[in-house]
Amino acid sequence: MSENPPVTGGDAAAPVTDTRAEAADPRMSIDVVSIFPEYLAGLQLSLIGKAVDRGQLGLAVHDLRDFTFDRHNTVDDSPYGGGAGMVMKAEPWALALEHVLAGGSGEKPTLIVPSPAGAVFDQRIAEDLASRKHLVFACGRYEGIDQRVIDWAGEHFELLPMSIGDYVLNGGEVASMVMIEAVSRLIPGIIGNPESLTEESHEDGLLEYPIYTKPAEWRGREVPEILLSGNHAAIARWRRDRRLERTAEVRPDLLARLTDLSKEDLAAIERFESER
Ligand code: 6GU
Repeated sequence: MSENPPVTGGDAAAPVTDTRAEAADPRMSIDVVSIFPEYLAGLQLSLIGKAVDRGQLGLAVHDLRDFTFDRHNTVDDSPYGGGAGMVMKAEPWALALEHVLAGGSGEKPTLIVPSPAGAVFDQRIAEDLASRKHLVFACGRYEGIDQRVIDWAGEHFELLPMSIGDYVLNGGEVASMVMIEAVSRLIPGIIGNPESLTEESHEDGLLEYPIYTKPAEWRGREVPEILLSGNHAAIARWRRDRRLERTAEVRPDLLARLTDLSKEDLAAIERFESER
């Protein structure tokens, strides 16, 4: 049994610092280091929180300030060489990461450092990360972390600087939550219905088809007739065509990357393009 506070429902404002799930053998353990551990409270909700409850996922959030020893719990200082903003000091990070290493299995964990200067995170990377045993997220703030502790960490972790897109955030917390959600839902047994993983946007490089539920007519708008026909082959073709059409319209860059389109697919794309 876990001795941790409940991670679903209840008091959403409760701090989540060091709520390591004492699972017998979670499929994956995730550690997050941040100066705002409360940011990560959202991870206790929904599917991820339930997976932690069930012991399928280990999740521990560590407060970087717990690894400082001065009166003000200082984590930052001004940059050598001048310039705007503050830099996160090396030593608190080293102590926090050593703490995480001490709680690990001895195998090299993967250290993800969220940064707009990282490689761009995508579904392929999410799938790669989902197969790993131990992920650590180092959430920097301010202008970033002293490079020496990043270089040091490269000797103890597999180091992955990761961006979640071409825009700037104030810190790595939200980016880490994005990556943790994208990765953890790919771990077998964590998402309710594994089939719902296969037909979604980005799994096979195409966007999703439009979906409908009852009533069949709503405010004068009807559900496409074919979906009521019971003709499963025709429905599958219609859905495939809608995925191709949407992708061609919204994300032609994705379509250009696909190499395994069928003759029917190519014909459908040509049709959409001539209609436009
Ligand atoms: Cl991962 N971190 C920060 N701070 N900003 C970002 C980002 C990450 N990805 C895009 N912008």
